[in-house]
Amino acid sequence: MASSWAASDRLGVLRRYRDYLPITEATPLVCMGEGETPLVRSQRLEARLGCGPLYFKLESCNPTGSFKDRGMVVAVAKAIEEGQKAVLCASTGNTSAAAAAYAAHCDLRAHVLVPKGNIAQGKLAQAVAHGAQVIAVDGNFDQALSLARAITDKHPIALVNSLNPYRLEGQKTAAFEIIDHLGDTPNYLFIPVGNAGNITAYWRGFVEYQQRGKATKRPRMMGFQAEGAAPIVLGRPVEKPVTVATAIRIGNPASWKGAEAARDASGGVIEAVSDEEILTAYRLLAQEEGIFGEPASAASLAGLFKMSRQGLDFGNSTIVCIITGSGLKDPETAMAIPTEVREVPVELTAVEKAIGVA
Ligand code: AN7
Repeated sequence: MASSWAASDRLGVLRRYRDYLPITEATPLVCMGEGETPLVRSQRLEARLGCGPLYFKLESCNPTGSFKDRGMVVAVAKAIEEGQKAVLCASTGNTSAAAAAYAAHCDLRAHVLVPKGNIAQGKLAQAVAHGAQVIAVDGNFDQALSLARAITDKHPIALVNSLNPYRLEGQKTAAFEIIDHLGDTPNYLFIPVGNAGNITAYWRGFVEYQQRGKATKRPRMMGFQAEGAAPIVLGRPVEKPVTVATAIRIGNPASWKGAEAARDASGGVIEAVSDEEILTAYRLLAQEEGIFGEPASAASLAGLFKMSRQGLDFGNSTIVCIITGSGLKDPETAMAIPTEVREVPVELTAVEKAIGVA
């Protein structure tokens, strides 16, 4: 039975980390090549920061362009195992893209609730292209999530938000990969925080791998929210969250407690970075490292710059920044970078002049 799912040349999250996941004989080993994402060494920012080895984990290289695929593959496989025919989520965009793609791959129906007007174009395009039913809720993500819970409590549709425990189980595998790649745990993990599921999942992964003897230590968890959407930093929900990083425009995170537990048990922090700091990091990442992450992803690097400015010494520390999603998802933010597109006639000399080699 599993053979029809085993066509990929890659192991995927379910087969690669089978012993660490809630998989049974009846779980279909769905795989679209998720996981095994690159861990790329910094070329220039490491020297600028004066820190130890700095790595970027490119979760943007997952099949739908974000880390959400790791958890979605588990949630969808379990939904199939349980006989479900449809999945539903509320999303700032990446969860809906992953749900739409994996549902299409597995012949399930997908319904996605997105905050009207506040989802990046590329993510909406993914949900549409994969044939999901897109419902634009005239409210924010937190309100859409409440509706998603109410609907799935009432009807036989699988909720595939991170309230679904299988999502975080899948997402924790990224921590395993970091340890597998580096040979041990880094000293610091920098990560953006929205609904707070990912930081919770990474912490679980680091703890589990150490318990199984795969690592000697645990990292400090450094989580970053956007200043206008920083409920965990403020200690209270934010009713009207605002930030350029629409992926983390979340005012009442579902995994709030998990994030605080990860922070406290690891000796880490959860802090805020401004939109300006996020956009500066976004450009530096793209222009000094060649890595195109979406704005929310850049919150991790913005956080590293901020902590460094505040005097934290990262001199001998191994640091990993998670690039959670691809910059291609949000072309509008990229095109707002001031640049001059020169228009020229079809003439050699005109192009030479434009390049400055005339
Ligand atoms: C690129 O898709 O919440 O703290 O609905 O898309 O685990 O929520 C996305 C979140 C970081 C924050 N970076 O992760 C959704 C959604 C990117 C994201 C986060 C998201 P969590």
